[in-house]
Amino acid sequence: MSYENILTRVDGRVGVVQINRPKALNALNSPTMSELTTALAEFDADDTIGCMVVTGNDRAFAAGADIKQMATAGLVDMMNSDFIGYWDKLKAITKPIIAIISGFALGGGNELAMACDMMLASETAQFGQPEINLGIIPGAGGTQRLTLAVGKAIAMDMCLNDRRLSAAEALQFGLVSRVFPKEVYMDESMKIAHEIANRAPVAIRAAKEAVNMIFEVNLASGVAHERTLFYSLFATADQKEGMDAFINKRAADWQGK
Ligand code: DAK
Repeated sequence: MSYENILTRVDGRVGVVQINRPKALNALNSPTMSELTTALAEFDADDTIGCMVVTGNDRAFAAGADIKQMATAGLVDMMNSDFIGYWDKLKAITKPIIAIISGFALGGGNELAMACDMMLASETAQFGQPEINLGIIPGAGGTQRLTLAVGKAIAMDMCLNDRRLSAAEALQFGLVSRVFPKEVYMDESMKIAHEIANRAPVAIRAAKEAVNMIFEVNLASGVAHERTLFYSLFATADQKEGMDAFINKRAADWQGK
C-alpha cells in the first residue's frame, strides 16, 4: 500500500514505520494516525515480521497532535473525531512495537511513544506534555501512562507546568529504557529491534501481553493472567526447542509454534 504521511520498510524481521511530515515536525493529524495504525496492523498480520518500529526523523519523533487541525474544532467535533480510536488500534497490535525517538516527543507525540511497548532514545530526545500552553490537557492517555512511568511528582511538573525531560532525565525517571549517542541511535536501536524480532514469537507476544496487563487490571488479576500465559507456553514447540537448545548447548531454532 502507498502512504502519504508515513514511510514503511521491512528490515529483516522488523517492520519500520517512519512518520514523514518533516515540515510540521511530524505533527499527528488523522490521516497520519490512520496510515500509521494501518501499516502496523499489516505488519502484525505478517508472519515474517517479529517486531515493529515507530520512528520519526532526527529533529522530531512527533511534536504532538496537529494543532492546526484541532484549532477550530468544537466539543462535538472532538468527541466525534476518530483520533482517539487510533490509540485503541495500537492496543490491538499483538507484536512488540518499539518507539525510536530523536528530537521532539511532545503532547500526542509522547503519548504515541508511550503507547508503544518500548521507548529507545537519542541523546537529543526531548519529552513533554505542553498541552497546558494551548488551554487543554493530554487526551490520549498522557496523564495516565506518564504518571505510571515517571510517578506523580514528575508527571505533575510536566502536565501542569510544561516541564520538558531530556533524554538523560527520561532514562533516570524510567520513561525510556535506553539512550544512545545521536550518531548511532538508529543503528543501536535497530539492533535491539532485530534481537527481539528473532526471539521465540509466541513467547514474545505472551511477554508483551503479560507486562501490559499491569496497566489494565489489579496485581492479583495480572499475576493470574501471567500464570495462564506461562502454562500455555508449555504447549508450544518453541518451549521444547528452547529448553533442549539450552541443555545441548546450541542455538535455538524458533518455529513460532
Ligand atoms: N501541530 C501543527 N503544526 C506544528 C506542530 C503541531 N503540534 N508543531 C510544530 N508545527 C509546525 C509549526 O507550526 C511550523 O510550521 P510553519 O509555521 O513552518 O508552517 C513547523 O512545524 C516548525 O515548527 P516551529 O517553527 O515552531 O519550530 P521550532 O523549532 O521553533 O519549535 C516546537 C519547535 C516543537 C517547540 C514548537 O513547534 C512547538 O511548540 N510545537 C507545538 C508543540 C505542542 O504544543 N504539542 C502539543 C499539541 S496538542 C485527542 C487526544 C490527544 C490530542 C489530541 C486529541 N483526542 C482524544 C481527540 C493531543 C493533543 C496535542 O498533542
